[in-house]
Amino acid sequence: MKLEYFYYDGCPYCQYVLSTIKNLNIKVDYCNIQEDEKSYNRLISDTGRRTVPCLYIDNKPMFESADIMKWLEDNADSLEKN
Ligand SMILES: N[C@@H](CCC(=O)N[C@@H](CS)C(=O)NCC(=O)O)C(=O)O
Repeated sequence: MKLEYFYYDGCPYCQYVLSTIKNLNIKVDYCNIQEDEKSYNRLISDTGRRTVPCLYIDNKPMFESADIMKWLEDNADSLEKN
């Protein structure tokens, strides 16, 4: 399962999700929308929003930090680790 994490450093909700990613040692590709214009443009064109955090799960975007953290915890056993 391919995971891509859209975020930026100053976003507190992104930091919560990042803690979960790190604690569970889950492998994700990082897409910093402040530093990478391609990631920013992709998020907008796919979703019509520039809200982060957003986790792409096999190219399907999921918003809401609480939902993302729950999904990561529920699926951790089957996800690729670092
Ligand atoms: N309820 C959302 C809040 C996310 C949120 O407010 N993100 C801010 C950055 S900290 C944002 O991206 N705001 C810009 C926008 O939504 O257009 C969550 O928990 O994920």
